[in-house]
Amino acid sequence: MANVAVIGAQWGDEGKGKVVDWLASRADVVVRFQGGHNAGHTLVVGGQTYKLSLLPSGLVRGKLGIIGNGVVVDPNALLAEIGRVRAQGLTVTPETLRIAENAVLILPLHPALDKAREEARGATKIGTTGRGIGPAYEDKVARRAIRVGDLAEPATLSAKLDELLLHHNTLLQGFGVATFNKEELFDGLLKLAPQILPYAEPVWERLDELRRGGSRILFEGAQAVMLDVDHGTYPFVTSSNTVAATAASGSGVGPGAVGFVLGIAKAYTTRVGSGPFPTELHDATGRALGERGFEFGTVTGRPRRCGWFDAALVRQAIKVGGVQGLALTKLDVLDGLPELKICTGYRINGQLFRHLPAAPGAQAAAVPEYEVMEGWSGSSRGARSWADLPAQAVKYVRRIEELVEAPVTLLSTSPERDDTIMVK
Ligand code: 2SA
Ligand code: MG
Repeated sequence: MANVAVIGAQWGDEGKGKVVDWLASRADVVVRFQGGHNAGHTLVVGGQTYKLSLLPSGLVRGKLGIIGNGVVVDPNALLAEIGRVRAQGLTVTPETLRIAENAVLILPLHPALDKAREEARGATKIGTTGRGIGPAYEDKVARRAIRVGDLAEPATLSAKLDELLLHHNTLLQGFGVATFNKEELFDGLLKLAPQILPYAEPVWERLDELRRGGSRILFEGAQAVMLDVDHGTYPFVTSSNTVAATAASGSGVGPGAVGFVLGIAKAYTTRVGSGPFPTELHDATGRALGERGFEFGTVTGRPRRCGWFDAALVRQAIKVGGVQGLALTKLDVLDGLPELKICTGYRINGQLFRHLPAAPGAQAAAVPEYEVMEGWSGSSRGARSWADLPAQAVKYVRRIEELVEAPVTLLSTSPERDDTIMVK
């Protein structure tokens, strides 16, 4: 296996955790390159369920895990997560986990601002995870963020905190919420330093060495292309680039190192948080998908909105994300539905579109154009070969391939890792 990057091709929760876990057994190192603990990757291994947010999924398989510079790291959340997975029997040490010294830290003031802004937006809120992801990336781009390696330099921390607080306390005051005290933040960071610094290093250098030594690298994306800050349904997006190209810039390797790009899509569509969702179902079918697919956010427990498979959306995600093959998940959730609809484009103010235009008004007005397919009465759950699938389910997958203009290279038929069909 060459290097592989795994990215979501819808709005997240496509089942990346399971696919990454499946691929991790064939890799030597697993790298997170964007996002933070807003991600929620669920892995079912040997009857145990692991819910990871910030840790690379490969740790569950004893693989080296790397948190790249493109990730925003909440040190408290990281230590808490390490504690949780250790309690489940996993080994996490500076030998198995490395963190980029130039990754940005999420401080307590970031979730405070995230939540204050969401509250102020009221009905127009983004529906963020409230983890401070957006504010942390803003500070990074504004060149005032505190980074992992800064923990080794108290004088740097002190100066940066002054600058950060000048911005943040002004903002927090404006929103009418509690401000932060420098000494408390400073003491907190000094206490965290000896717990975080043993993991810190220039991960680009390690990745370079690993590559030259022939190691296989798996880049684990979080969120999804339609939540990409450039290519997604802006402003209802996350604050990082989620496309495969970020695997390079977010970990310090060249674009040639990224390898095969595998996109993950659910056999239907879900979205958590606000924003346009043309194929959303507000009826019994939508509720049935949510119940059968157990569609609740891993991080926040929020129920996910559900709807039909949107081939126009996934096609767009495949093109801008650089996806070369698609892993289709949760096909079994569609078992028994009498008919299925696939969106092939949108009618917007009378005009037909094959893609979702960028302007929010057009996105909100998009009415899906559907193609209707017969469902199947048999079960696809747990199928481990193409021949185990109901004929109509095969047709559904083949039609999706045609519409999204990419091959389905992997099919997942239950949360268990082994219930996976390698198509090509
Ligand atoms: P944020 O917190 O600034 O990144 O939120 C901005 C938007 O991005 C969405 N978002 C997500 N959507 C799906 N899954 C995500 N991770 C968790 C999971 C979500 C959860 O895997 O289940 O537990 O609720 C994720 N992270 C961010 C978010 O809903 C906003 O629309
Ligand atoms: Mg998730």
